[in-house]
Amino acid sequence: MRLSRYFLPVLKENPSEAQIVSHRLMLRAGMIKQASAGIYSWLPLGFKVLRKIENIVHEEQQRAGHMPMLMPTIQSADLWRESGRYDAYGAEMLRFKDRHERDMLFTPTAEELITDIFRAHVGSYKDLPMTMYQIQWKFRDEIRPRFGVMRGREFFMKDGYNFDLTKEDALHAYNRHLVSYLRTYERMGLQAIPMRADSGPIGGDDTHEFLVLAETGESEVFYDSAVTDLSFGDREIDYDDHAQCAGVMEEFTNLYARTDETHDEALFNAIPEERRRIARGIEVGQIFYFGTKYSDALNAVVQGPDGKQVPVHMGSHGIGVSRLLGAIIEASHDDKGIIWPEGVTPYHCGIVNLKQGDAEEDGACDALYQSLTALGLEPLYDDRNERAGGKFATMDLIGLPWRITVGPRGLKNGVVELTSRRTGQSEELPPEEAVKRVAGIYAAL
Ligand code: P5A
Repeated sequence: MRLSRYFLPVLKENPSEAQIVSHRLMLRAGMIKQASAGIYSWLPLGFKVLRKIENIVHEEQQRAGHMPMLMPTIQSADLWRESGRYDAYGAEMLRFKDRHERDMLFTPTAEELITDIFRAHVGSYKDLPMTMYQIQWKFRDEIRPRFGVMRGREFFMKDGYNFDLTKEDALHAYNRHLVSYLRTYERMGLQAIPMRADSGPIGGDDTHEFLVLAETGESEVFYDSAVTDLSFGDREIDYDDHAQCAGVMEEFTNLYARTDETHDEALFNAIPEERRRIARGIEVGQIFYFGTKYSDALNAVVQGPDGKQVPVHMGSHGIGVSRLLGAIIEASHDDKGIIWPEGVTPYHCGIVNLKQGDAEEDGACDALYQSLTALGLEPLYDDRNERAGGKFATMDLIGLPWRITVGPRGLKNGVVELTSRRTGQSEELPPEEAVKRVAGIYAAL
């Protein structure tokens, strides 16, 4: 992409309405624009990162054997009356009537609708286990939408639902989701710690939230600092192996880590004092096992191996896809702007031309652009007639992890400059070497 043709409405000043750094930087980098309270348009740069995050979530869900599908955003109130949640959900649910005076709503979550699909088509235990998921817009009329995409009213969520014959199988689905979430967040350059939490309006007793530690987080968390030493890494996992998934679950949840809703002072005090931490975190996902809550209410039963009709065991599992942009920026920025982890960066590499309009410089930049593109990478080429300072400031603000700078002095010696956004360190090397280096970094992901 050439910056001269891109829509990147960067702001020089800090927008006064933004209270936290991620919101400020998303507005300044021209990623989002508020349409009304808690509702945003996704401008090209923001949309590009949203898609990258969405793709990682899709890949990891399908790696775990879960089926993508899509349900509507607008639902009829009838199913929610059947489950009892139409009244229970309260003012957070956006309700309206269609032209026939039928009660409709904008989906805040989809346990009822997926259970209705299941009961219509599945009648035998032989079709189990089954897990389906979607990545779809949700609406919750939050009392205090704030911090940009962090607590929106309209937001993008991955929501998955498992159907199993027994509690044991459903708990395997729970563990499988925990493992796949660990992989998902790590690919985004995030450490998200599973913590025991409260299930709220979704229901059930078994639930973990995934929290990214950040001072601006809305949740108060209590944990043993040893949990921050854990990482999933690139270990092999067989998602059908119950014992293996249970082992990972055990490893990542046996140390004390809880949100304030489930905090237990006595257990916390049993941690050696130097490892006790009280901090704040951003909830980027939550998994639930709620047994037969919805299958009982909506009569979703299957015939078991003994011929008897039994309600299916279920759980649901969410990732805050749009919230993740805010969480990643909170975890990865400096005073100049965003620093995207390689896994989610909107463009792989910036190209800065210090002498736009000079035939030799323009030619060198075009050649770099083509070599990077030929290797399957997406460069963002700042080909505007701007001063060097302005070009660097824009690149730093939008946070591409790598930048290649082409200047007259270097070109004379046959070199360009490769700069890491994270360390600020630069290296001079021939253009083809710079391309190779950047390609190697992304190939290793
Ligand atoms: C699990 C999937 C559920 O709704 N039903 C289907 C279950 N869980 S949840 O914890 O309530 O939401 C899942 C994740 O969505 C994100 N999230 C939000 N993101 C932005 N703005 C909001 N207002 C908002 N509310 C929830 C969180 O990351 C949450 O973990």
